[in-house]
Order: sequence, then structure tokens, then C-alpha cells
Amino acid sequence: MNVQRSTFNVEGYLFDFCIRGHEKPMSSFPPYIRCIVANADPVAWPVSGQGFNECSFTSLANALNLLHGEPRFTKDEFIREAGLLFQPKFGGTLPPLKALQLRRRGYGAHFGNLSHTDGERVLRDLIDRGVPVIVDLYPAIQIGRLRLWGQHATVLVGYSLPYRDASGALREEYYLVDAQWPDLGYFDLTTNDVDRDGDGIPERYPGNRTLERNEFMRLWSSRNYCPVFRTPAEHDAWYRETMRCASGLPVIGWVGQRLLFGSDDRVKEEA
Ligand SMILES: [Ca+2]
Repeated sequence: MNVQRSTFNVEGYLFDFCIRGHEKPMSSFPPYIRCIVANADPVAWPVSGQGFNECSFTSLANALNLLHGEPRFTKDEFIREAGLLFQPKFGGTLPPLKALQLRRRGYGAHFGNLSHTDGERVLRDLIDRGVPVIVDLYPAIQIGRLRLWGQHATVLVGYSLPYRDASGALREEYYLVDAQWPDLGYFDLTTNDVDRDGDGIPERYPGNRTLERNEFMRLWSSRNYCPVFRTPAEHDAWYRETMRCASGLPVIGWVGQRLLFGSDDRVKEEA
């Protein structure tokens, strides 16, 4: 009996040593987190920071690299392709270009606007589907009473369910890959890792920037978004299933609406 047990133990030990030793346990986010990438290990986050006013191109590369789980793209190829449409001194580039650059590479994307619908519901549904979403933050270019485009493109990668931190405060958050947070040239995935459960060890949070829910909604005043699907078919199926497009403003028409503001997308069930 003793011999048998000892043999079993040796085998178990060998199994642990040879097999399990090579399977590192997956590092995970806190349980109240919903994120496009379940693995919190930095290896699963092939993202990088940006140069001056390169947010649009860096966000494209970051979104696609997260989608593939490996560094396939750099911002530089998107900058080269944009050519004269990239004007760093004048704020970068035109937000709708993102969707064009994605579609040219065979991905499913469009530049849309969620001003007239439950935008949070749309973003959360996309995150739940594993779809990174490029969102433009900060006050938009304003022409008279017309609001055009946000200033700074970031990738939305996750959100939290409501949770209480160690002090008892109720929190609800969005998580971003912001290529110039906390400042240009200081990009680091651990920037938003903090100890919220009070055990003295920082938890990992998705991306590099956490925004409290109301703050995110305030900064995302453009309500522009560009979901990044692996294929046009996946994108179109999602849109057909959950969204509808309102017709454009009479003056500028549907094409003008899409170019200037993004398509006026509404949650289908609200109709
Ligand atoms: Ca902790």
C-alpha cells in the first residue's frame, strides 16, 4: 500500500514538474470586469504608445493587435498610408479615416455616432462580443452650434459591473488603451493598476487608463465610435441584429452625415 502510494506520488510529481510546470496559470482581472481580452498578463496586450497627434493610427494598431493577440501592426503603416491626410500640426487626421483604413485591410468597421441612442448599451454589447471599439474623447471640434468629432482617439477595451472598493465606495468604470496616457511618451500598461480590495497588492485592470463611468460619458461627448470586427460579415451581422441607421439630416444628406458625424446609429429595440 505504501509502495503504491509512493509510486503514485512520484508520478504525480513528475506530471506536475513536466506538464503543469509549463502551463502558467492565466493572470486574470477582478471578477466584476468585462473585457475583450480575458488574460491580464501583459503578454496578451501587444499595445504601445503614440507620437504627437498620432492617436488615430496608434489606436488602429492597438485595436488590431489586441484582436489578434499579437503585434501584427504598427502605427507607422497607417501614417504612411494616410499621407497628406495626416497633419499633426492641425490635430492629426479625420476621424472617419479609421474605418476606411480598417476596411481596406479586410476588417469589419464603420464610423458611427451614438448621440441619439443608448450609447453605453452599444459599447457594452460590443465589449461582451470581444470587439475593441475606438472612441474619440475630449471636447469635439465645434463649428457654431455644430459638434464635429472628438479630439483624441482611444481604444475602449472593457467596463466594470458596479462594485464596492475596500472603503465601501460604489464604483463603475470604463477601461481604455489611451496611447498618450498619462502623458505623451509615458505609456505603460500598469498605469491604472491599483489596490481596490485593500490587501495591499494592486489588482490588474484592463488597458492603461480607468475612467469612472460618469467621467467617461462626459469626456466621450462626440459619441463617435468605430467598432473593430475581424470580418465585414461579422460586423454586418452584428449591425443587422442590433442596430438601425436613422436617415441623415435633410441638408447634408445621408452620405454627408456619415462623413461628418458618423452614421446616426440607433439601438434597434428602441424603435
Ligand atoms: Ca489588491
